[in-house]
Amino acid sequence: MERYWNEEIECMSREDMKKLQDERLVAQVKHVYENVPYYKKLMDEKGVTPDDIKSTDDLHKLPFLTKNDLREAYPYGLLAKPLSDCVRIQSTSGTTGKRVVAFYTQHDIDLWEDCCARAITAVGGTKDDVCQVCYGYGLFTGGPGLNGGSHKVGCLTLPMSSGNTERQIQFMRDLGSTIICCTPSYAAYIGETLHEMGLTPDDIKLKAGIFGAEPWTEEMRRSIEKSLGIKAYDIYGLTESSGPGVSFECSEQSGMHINEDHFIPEIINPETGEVLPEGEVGELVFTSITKEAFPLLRYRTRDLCRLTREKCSCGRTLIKMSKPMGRSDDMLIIRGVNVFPSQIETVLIEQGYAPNYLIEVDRVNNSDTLDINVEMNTEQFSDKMKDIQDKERELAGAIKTMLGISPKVHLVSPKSITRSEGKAVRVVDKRKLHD
Ligand code: DLL
Repeated sequence: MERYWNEEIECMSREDMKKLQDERLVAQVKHVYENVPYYKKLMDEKGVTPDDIKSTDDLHKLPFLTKNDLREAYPYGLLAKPLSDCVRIQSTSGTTGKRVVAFYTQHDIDLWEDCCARAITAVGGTKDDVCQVCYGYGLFTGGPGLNGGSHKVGCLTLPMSSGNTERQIQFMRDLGSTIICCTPSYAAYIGETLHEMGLTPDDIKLKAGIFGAEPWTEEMRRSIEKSLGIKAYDIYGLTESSGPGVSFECSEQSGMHINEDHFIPEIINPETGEVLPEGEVGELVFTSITKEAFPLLRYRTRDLCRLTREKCSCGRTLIKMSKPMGRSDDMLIIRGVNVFPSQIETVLIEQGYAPNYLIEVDRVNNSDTLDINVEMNTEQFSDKMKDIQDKERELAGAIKTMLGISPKVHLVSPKSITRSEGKAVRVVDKRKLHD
C-alpha cells in the first residue's frame, strides 16, 4: 500500500500542477528581479522583464545561471531576502575554488524538510520507524536535510553523521534502526563491515535505505540491497537547491519524482543551451519557485539525465528524472572516447568485484592512459601471479567491451583501497595536474 506525505501535491493532475507552477513562477521572477541586482542585470542584458514571464511557457526566455555566477556573486550577491530574515547557511563540499553558500529563511528550511519528509514516506517511513542518518552533518546538506525530514515524519531520529562504522552498526542493532540514510558508497562500506563483524542482515532490522549525493549504478543498488537486506532508494539534490529532496524514489525504484511544486526542471543541450524534448538525455536545469532567500532561476546543475512523464505505479504524478549518470564535467574523455566512471562500476560489479576501485587517467608520450585499480576480496585473492594476471586480463576485456578502449587493470589486495564515509573519490585525472 502506497503512502504519501502530501497526497494532494504528489498526485495532483498535470493541469493543476501547471497552474500552480505558473502562479509561483510569475511571483518568483518578480521577487528575484526586484531584490537581486545581480539577476536583474542578467535579465536586463537579455532584454527580459518580469512582465514577459506570464507562465511556465515563457521559462525559456530567462537567462541561465551557472556555478560561475554563484562564485562571482559570493557570498551575498544572490541573496533575495535581508540577511536578518535568514536563519541558516549550508555550503557545498567542493574542495576547489570558492565554496557555494546557500541561505535559508525559516520558510525555506520548512519546505526543504518537507521535501525530505516526502522521500522518507515514499520508502515506507512512518512515525514508528527508527531513522539513522549517517550523512555528514555540518555545512553539508545531507545530514541536516534528512534529519529535518525524519523529524517531520515523526521517526525516532538518530543523528549519527558519518564515520565510526562499527559504532554505527552497534547503534543500529541496539536501537533497531529500520531506515538508513547515507551515501551509497558508505552504505556499501557499512554492509562490508557488518559481514566482517560476523553478522548478517538477519541481525539488524533495517528495511530501507535512502542513498544519494553521488552517482551510483543499478548494480551497486543490488549489491547494497543484498549486503544489508534492504530496499535501496535514490535521492537527489544539491546545495544550490536547498539540498537533498529535489527528487526521490518511490516503490517502483525506477527514477526519482521531482518535487515540481518547488522545482521546475528542464533538460538542455549542454553545448547550445537549447531545451530538449522529454525523454532526451541532457543537462538538468532547475528553477526554484518557492525559495525565498536563495532562489535560483534556470540554474544549470551540470548533471546529465532524462525526464519522463510516463505513468508511475506508485500513483504519483510528479515528473521523474533518471539516475544522473554523473556530471557533465565528471565525464572523462580518454583517447577521444567519452567515459563515465559509472560504466566501469557496472562492469566491476557484474564481474563479481566489490565497488572498491580507483580510476587513474594520465597522459604519457601524448597518449592517454587508463589504469583501473580494483580490489579483490579475500576469496578472489591468490598467491599465484598467473591467476591474478588471468583475472586482470579477463576484467580488462570486459571493460573494453563496455567502453571501446583498453584499460590496464590492476587487481590489488583486499582492504588496500580507502573506503568512503561520504562522497567517494573514484577518479584521479593526472592530466589536469600537468596542464
Ligand atoms: O550532495 C545534496 C544531497 C545530500 C543529495 C544527500 C542527496 C543526498 P552537493 O554536495 O551540493 O549536494 O552535491 C550536489 O551531487 O549536482 C550531483 O552531481 C550529485 N548528486 C546528488 N545526488 C545524486 C544522486 C548534495 N542521487 C551534486 N545521484 C549534484 C547522482 C547525485 N548524483
